[in-house]
Amino acid sequence: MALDDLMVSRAIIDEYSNSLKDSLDVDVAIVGGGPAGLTAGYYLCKAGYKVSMYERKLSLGGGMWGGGIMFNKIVFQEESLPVMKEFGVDIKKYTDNYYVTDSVQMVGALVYHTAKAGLKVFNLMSVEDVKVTADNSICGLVINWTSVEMGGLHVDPITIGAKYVIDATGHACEVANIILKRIGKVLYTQSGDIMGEGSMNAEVAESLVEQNSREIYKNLFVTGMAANAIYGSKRMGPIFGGMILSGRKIANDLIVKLKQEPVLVK
Ligand code: 48H
Repeated sequence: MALDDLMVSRAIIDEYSNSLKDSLDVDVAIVGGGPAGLTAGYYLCKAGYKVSMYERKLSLGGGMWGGGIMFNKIVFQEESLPVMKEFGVDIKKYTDNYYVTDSVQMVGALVYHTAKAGLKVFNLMSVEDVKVTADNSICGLVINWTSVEMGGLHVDPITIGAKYVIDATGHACEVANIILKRIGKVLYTQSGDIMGEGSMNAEVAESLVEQNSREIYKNLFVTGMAANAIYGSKRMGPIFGGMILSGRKIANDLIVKLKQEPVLVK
């Protein structure tokens, strides 16, 4: 059968545009496609919510690909086994409470299952600002191509609407930083500021990351490494159980919130 090059172009442009238009108004918008953001997206989509993700880089997976010092193995603890099993990866018990999987397999599984569950992913897209209501509640994101950001080009962004936003940007906690810059020290921390990441202690850091994953400002939630950075907790190094447990925790919090929303009767 003959192939029309223009039909290939048309298919890409049509399908991408439809996806972008369909994601103009979502239940939850996730900033950052690392392990925590992906896990949050998976559970939210599985519960039937409309979720989009914006990732600055070409590939999803964040800091997971490199395992520790580029040795591409992932270590995780007993507590996170049920979530690991949900993604169907091969798991090897190293010793009591230490399990290992392949980081390439893990990122592949997370991306595949999350996309299949319905997550709309916009990679090569950077979040440069938030959309707010008159009383400065978060109600969406301002996005632009990473290439525009990298080129330092003066090209205006576009806006999407979201009931809730998740900051899953890792160490940089970029959405929280945007709030500080635009609105002030209004975060739900002791000082209202980002408290900053502490030095390494996996035991402490992993035990706190789930509870640090919560609402940090009106309609803005945090997950993953950003949660420990914002609440002044320690770093955990190359163990990834806390990241996926934190993603599941924030998804569950948001599912409870979304379920509480009144259903309008016509
Ligand atoms: C769009 C953005 C923006 C933006 C950033 O770093 P990540 O892997 O984050 P987590 O929290 O899922 O996982 C953290 C983990 O990888 C890690 O670093 C650990 C456990 N460290 C411990 C230690 O001691 O060092 O992913 C965040 C993603 C990245 O892919 C960024 O490109 C992306 O967010 N991102 N995307 N717009 N403004 N900012």
